[in-house]
Amino acid sequence: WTPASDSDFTDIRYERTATPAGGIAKITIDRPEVRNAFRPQTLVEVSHALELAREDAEVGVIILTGEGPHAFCSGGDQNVRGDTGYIPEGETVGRFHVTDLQIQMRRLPKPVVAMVAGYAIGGGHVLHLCCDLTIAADNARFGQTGPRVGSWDGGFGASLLRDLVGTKKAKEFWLLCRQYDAAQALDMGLVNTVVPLERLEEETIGWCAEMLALSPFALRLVKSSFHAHEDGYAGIQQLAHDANLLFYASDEAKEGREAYKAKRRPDFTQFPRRA
Ligand code: 2NE
Repeated sequence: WTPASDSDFTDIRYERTATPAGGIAKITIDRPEVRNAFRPQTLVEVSHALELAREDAEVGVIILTGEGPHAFCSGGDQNVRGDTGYIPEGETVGRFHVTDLQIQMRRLPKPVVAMVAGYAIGGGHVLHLCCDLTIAADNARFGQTGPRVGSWDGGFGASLLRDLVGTKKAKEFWLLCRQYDAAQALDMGLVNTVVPLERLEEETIGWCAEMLALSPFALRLVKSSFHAHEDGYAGIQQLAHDANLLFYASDEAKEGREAYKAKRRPDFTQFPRRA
């Protein structure tokens, strides 16, 4: 892995590696002293790194992970939680930056893979839910803690979880705040695979390499197709705009554009009305 940004990140690392089929970006939440809990700055940096990965034409897949073997992410940093949200350093009014980040992850037209060692808890659990795939180490533990600390995530944290594990089980997560080990997570469809901790990164890179060998635009459409239903109008919009990106390359669409620029009536009679 090589550092891949000039940005002055304090809470994350942004790195890249090249494979014969394309590049993989890795975003690591680097706050192991608090089990990789996120503060506002952390989320601002993850968001920036996701944007860098999106704009980088070499990058085809993104890994989101946490530093060290003990935690992927333990959710919002309770030390900076105020009465109005999570308070950015030097400010007084709180925010929920994670709301926008979750949507950004789902909108990103490249697969995002959660690489989970140790705890994926609270808002950290929701981050893995928002990833397209999850590769877990055998020491991974999953759970929601919201009601224990006076919080909850009734958005993606409830709906995506329900889609994955069913309503009763999702409610169990939230109403009892239990933790589940990697084998249980695999059994309930919460993760894609479980591997020994020492093989976690190798396995994750293997999955990324498999995706890199596939059609990037087809992968983009696969992702937006799933979200078209789940994300309502916003999901449909993304899938529709993805289709539009392809339509723009057609002679039919080009005729509309060229006619407009030439100030003439477009001639669409040359194109078939497909059955
Ligand atoms: C993650 C977990 C289960 C780990 O347990 P363990 O025993 O392995 O570690 P320990 O000793 O609890 O944690 C190590 C250090 O990390 C801090 C701890 O306070 C401890 O600090 P020291 O005693 O060494 O000084 N730490 C861990 N998680 C933290 C956190 N989230 N904020 C601040 N400090 C944290 C265990 O640590 C745990 O249960 N952590 C709390 C999980 C949690 O409740 N997260 C917040 C959920 S709410 C949320 O994320 C959220 C939301 O609901 C809506 C919007 C946005 C966010």
